[in-house]
Order: sequence, then structure tokens, then C-alpha cells
Amino acid sequence: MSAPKVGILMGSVSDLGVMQEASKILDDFEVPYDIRVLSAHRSPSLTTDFARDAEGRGIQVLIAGAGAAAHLAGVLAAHTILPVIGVPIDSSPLKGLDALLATVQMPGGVPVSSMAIGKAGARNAGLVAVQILSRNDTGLQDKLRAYKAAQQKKIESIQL
Ligand code: RP5
Repeated sequence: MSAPKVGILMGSVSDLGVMQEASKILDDFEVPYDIRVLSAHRSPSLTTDFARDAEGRGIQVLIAGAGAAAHLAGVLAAHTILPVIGVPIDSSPLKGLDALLATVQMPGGVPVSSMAIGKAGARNAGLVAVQILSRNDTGLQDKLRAYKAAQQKKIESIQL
């Protein structure tokens, strides 16, 4: 199997159902990835080690999904120069609004690209990762064009 180009991280195994939307996109585009549970709060050392080692392993983009007081994306961003895409997860009584604010409101100098809450955000995180990788990969550019064309065709074919 090829070396991973994307890291998909999530704060809990309970986030997997949402984050699989990102991994499905990477499967569709045949982009190799590493997917694992890493918690900013429950396994802080593992999380920082992963962030520090990712670039050296050839990973080019990180996707981080977390709910509640969502610090995973921010902690990863603190320890790497790789782009970090955050996915706020609707796993708390606040239905992801807490995670959205925690993910999007990074202080200046430590960017996290925040997606929408939940499955749509995870899917788009996968697509943004592919878009970043596609800048140096014409094969991925062609697949992105085909993906957009297929979406358009689907809408155009709707008969009400
Ligand atoms: C966050 O707390 C995780 O990302 C998850 O969304 C949420 C709840 O985690 P569990 O209590 O289900 O493990 O850290």
C-alpha cells in the first residue's frame, strides 16, 4: 500500500460515522490516508507526536474531526506547518455549535480551515484535501473536474 498523503484524525471513536465521509472521498479519489483516533484531551502526547512526525512521513494535509470543546485541530496546527482542516462534530448537547466555534476561532498565526458541522463538513474536508494535493497532480485535477461534472449532471437530470 502507498504511503499516506492525508491524515484523518478524530477525537473519539464515536466520531467515526461522521469522519468516514472524509475517508470515502479519499477512497473515491484513490488518495492514500492514515486514519486514527487521537484526542487532544485524553491522549495529548500521542496527538503532539503524530503532528510533529506527520510531515516527515510524507503526509501533506491533516483533517481533524472533534466535538464539544474541540481542540484537536488546533493542537495539531500548533505542532506542524501542514495545512489542517477542522471538522466540527455534532456530538454534544450543543449539537456542534461548541465545536464549530472552537474550531473556527483560532487565534491569528495558527490557522485551521474550518468546515461545516457534521457529515457535510467531513465530506468537504476530504474534497479540500484532494484539491490541495491536486495542485501537483494533474490526474487528481481531472478527477475533480469529473466529480463536479457528475454533480451538475445529477441536478440537471431531476424531473419534477
Ligand atoms: C470529543 O468529545 C470527541 O471528538 C467527541 O466528539 C466527543 C465525545 O467523545 P466520547 O465521549 O463519545 O468519546 O473529544
